Amino acid sequence: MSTRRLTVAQATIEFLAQQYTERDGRQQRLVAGVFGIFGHGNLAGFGQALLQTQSDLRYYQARNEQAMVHAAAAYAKQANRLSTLACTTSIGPGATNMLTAAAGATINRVPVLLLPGDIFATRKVAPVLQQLEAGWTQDISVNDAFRPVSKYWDRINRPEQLVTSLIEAMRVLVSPAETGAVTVAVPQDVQAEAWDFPSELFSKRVWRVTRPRPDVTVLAEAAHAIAGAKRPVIIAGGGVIYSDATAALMRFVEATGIPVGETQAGKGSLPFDSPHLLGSFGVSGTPGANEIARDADVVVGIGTRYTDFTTASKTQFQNPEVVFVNINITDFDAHKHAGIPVVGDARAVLDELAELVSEYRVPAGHSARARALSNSWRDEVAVLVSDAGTALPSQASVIGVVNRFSDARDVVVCAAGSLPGDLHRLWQSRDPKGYHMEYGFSCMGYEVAGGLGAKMAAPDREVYVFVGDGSYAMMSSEILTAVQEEIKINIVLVNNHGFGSIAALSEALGSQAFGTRFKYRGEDGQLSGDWLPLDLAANARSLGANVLEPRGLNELETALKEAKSSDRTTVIVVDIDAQGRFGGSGAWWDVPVSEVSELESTRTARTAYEAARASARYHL
Ligand SMILES: Cc1ncc(C[n+]2csc(CCOP(=O)(O)OP(=O)(O)O)c2C)c(N)n1
Ligand SMILES: [Mg+2]
Repeated sequence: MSTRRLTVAQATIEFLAQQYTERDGRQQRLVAGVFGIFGHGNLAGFGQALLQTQSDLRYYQARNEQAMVHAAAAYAKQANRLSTLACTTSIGPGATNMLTAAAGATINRVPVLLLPGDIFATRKVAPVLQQLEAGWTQDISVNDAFRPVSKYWDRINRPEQLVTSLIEAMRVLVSPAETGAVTVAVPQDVQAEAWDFPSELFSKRVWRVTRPRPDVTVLAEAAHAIAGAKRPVIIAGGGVIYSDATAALMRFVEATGIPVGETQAGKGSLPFDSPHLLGSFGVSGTPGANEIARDADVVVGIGTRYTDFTTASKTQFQNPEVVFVNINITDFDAHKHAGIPVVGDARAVLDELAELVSEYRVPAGHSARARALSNSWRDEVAVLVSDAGTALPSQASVIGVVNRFSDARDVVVCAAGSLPGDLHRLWQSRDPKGYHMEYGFSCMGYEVAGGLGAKMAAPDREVYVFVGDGSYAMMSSEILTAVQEEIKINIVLVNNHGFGSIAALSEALGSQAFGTRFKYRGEDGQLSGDWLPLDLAANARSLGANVLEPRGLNELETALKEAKSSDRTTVIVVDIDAQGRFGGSGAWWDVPVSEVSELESTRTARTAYEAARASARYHL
């Protein structure tokens, strides 16, 4: 057997440079680069390996390990999970900093490859700097905390273990059904250890991402359910977009007339002006889509996880006879709500299903009702995004200006706060890859880092990051990375002086917006004093960004023009009217209210809570 003598880290990097995915005849690098922050736990291992193989796999320096994993996840999301980035860290805090974003990747079902350094396999010099010691075992490190948030987890204690581990890691990474965070922890001594690796390990390897077809019996059952439907609805989830099934979905709904609502991950499945698009589903959805869902008799969920936002905490579907047809690549999701489990690739299933229901057309009354509801929502959007003439613009009107200014293929990136709900309702998508929302974990801090990752995956598209002041204050560090790499993103920083979404939720639930505004401590001992002197523009400027501070919507448009024509990352800071919110999705979200309380506001909220909760269903 021919072998190559390499360190474990060198072998890993050389191996990764040779991995490709292929779907529909197109090949791309599976791992397009490596983010990293070096410390004693990886500089001499992975650092040295990256130094000597720079031409094969580019290294990107990051500011924060969590942020770099968000960027990698965003890269993978934008690339429809066919390509991602690896992330290397030191041991201890460098490694655990990745945990939050690892959970985010796994929850959102997007691939990221994590290579945390680990404590010495030899144990001789323990405890090393940053080592967690346990009295009951030596077979543990902080990296064990990655187990519950990883779809594959391994620790390489001997060089030869790397060979089989890497292959399994790739298998999970590329699997649409299994993917998520893949963690291969490598002890700092093992990283630098040499072994005679089989040369074969370093040949080009192409991982086929297939389009599994459904079981014929189950498919026939699904077709039968649809053929008898009087008030059907389709939920388009993220799987429609990842599977590149948007054209197949369009053909399917044009043939059948079934109206479609989109989840956050599925938004963009149909263009906003499609006559078949109802709007958005669920808590952050549009009233018409939720009304149609409420009495639907057949719900065809495509590539959806049925989160509480989509199901309105299990109150969304009130037809006692409702049947679910679940088209999903993941067995686990396909079985939710006791649905007919059509396990397979969304595109392959839709094409086959279309043939079986070719005679079917939704009743005219249902179509007419759906169309009337979506038209009335479109009219309402026009009002919501218009300039209300208030001293400070509403968030909705800011969204409207950016939406009108942006081109069809541009990408809007967002994750947490009140922006995702407003964008879900108001943003008019014109391209399946134009709406990039991380709403599985809704992790504050994803926005800027995610914008960087999305732009790295789609350099030919303009990227607009929407971020609230709270999220920005939590993690804006990767602006510096964008500046360093000359990767240009546009950041619209919407300032309402605090955690506005939580303030609104808190008020609705009788907790009086407690602890949500960015204020000094006042004389009453609460956070009721003056506003904090947070200078977001100065902060962004300090990271090397071009910063613009428009006053009002006209200046915002001028700022967007300047940002677009610039080749530098630009942060546009917009103060908005914190009270200028709108609501009314008609869907309920289960957030429990205290059962007993000394506060009248809480007691009132509890009464409303109990009434709403009564309509939550099991779908068994
Ligand atoms: C990491 C993280 N911590 C806490 C939360 C809970 N949370 C959701 S939105 C939010 C406030 C976000 O504030 P900001 O970015 O200013 O947006 P706004 O709510 O004002 O629109 C918080 C604390 C979260 N989603 N992620
Ligand atoms: Mg805010």
